[in-house]
Amino acid sequence: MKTVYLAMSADIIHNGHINVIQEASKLGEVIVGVLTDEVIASYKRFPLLPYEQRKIIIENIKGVKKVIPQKTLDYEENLVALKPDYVVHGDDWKAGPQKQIRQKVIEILKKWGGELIEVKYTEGVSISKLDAALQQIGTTPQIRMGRLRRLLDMKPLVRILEAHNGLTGLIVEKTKVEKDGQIREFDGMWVSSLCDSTAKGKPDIELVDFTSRLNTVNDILEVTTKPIILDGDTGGQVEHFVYTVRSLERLGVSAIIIEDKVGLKKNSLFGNEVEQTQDSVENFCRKISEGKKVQVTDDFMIIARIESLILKAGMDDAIKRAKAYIEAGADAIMIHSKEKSPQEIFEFCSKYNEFEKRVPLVVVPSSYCQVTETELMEKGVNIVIYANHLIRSAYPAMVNTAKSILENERALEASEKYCMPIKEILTLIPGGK
Ligand code: SPV
Ligand code: MG
Repeated sequence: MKTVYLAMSADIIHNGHINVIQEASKLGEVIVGVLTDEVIASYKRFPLLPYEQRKIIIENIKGVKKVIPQKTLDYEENLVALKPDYVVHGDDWKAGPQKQIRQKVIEILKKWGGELIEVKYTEGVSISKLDAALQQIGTTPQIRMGRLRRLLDMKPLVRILEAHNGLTGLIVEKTKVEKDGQIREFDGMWVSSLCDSTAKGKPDIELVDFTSRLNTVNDILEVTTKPIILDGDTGGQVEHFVYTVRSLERLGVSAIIIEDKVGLKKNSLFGNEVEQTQDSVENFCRKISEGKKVQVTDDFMIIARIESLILKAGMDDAIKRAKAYIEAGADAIMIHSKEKSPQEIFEFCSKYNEFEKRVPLVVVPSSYCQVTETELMEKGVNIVIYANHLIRSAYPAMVNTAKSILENERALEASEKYCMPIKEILTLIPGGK
């Protein structure tokens, strides 16, 4: 009996997949390499079903002998291990991003006289259309909340971008670029206190009350499905914080980040230019542990943010606090810096990586924005937050438009130079017609 290998993500199954399996089974015993969650998350998007469930589905399709995981987009590892007589794939991969993978499969098969068989691609099914339709259906609070932990298990670096209303939430939800044959997108949203306050025309000093912050969160929740991390400022009084945790959990927010400051909080990027007081280790640990106690699910995360480097309290203080906050139950640590170079963050990372009890590490490269995701990954960072970039780019664009109308005493110049066409804005959000 000949052996036949084929690989698929099997996240959304349609007749095209069944056709490929049927054709493959005519050639011999079919082994299917189902792509692991990590692989799907790295090149496409968050898988709808975890590997174990996708494996069961494929195992039960007629003509499939066995299912094994395929741990890379590249077929090499499984092909070398199995040495199949045939690999079967739809002929759609001759062009486009999978071209190189195809070429490599042909070359590897040559080593033992194996052959690539290409089945005519089934027209009329479009995974991207099915994907979009699923996104329209939405999500549930429970599924959305758990997605951050799943992403952390799946991806070396989780990529988060600021959103401060429904529209910016949609930008984070939907923006994609194709690079090196892979789809790149953001994994979730950061509801920044700076951007939420600024959008409301208020300073970032915990002036925007929690009800108002929750309204912003709700606007974003209504139109998106990706996980949300809320900037919880100091978390307020412990007695209030426990209610905050419960409210966020109920809504399906994945995590809150609270910073170890007390009194009138000012934005961290001011550093010591303004008066800011760091909380005591004891008080802040109590806030974390009381918050953890009231959680209903295991999914919600309380992330402790360390301000020692911002306030020039030193690296040793930052490390001491990280250990204490983890002991108190913090699900992750955020280390912040306002330096122009990532050096002190890198130093923190290497000390942090030595911890016996290590939890995910979060960074916010606003001032040291030259740092790349690859560098952060190499240092062991698990979540990168681009904390303020949508509002920082929108504001100058809007001011330019306002100035242009004043200068010209009409809107023609601004419309042509700075504005999207009316037709586009009318149809930007579907369902308006
Ligand atoms: C925010 O985005 O509000 C933050 C990050 O807390 S920072 O502005 O750098 O303090
Ligand atoms: Mg903030």
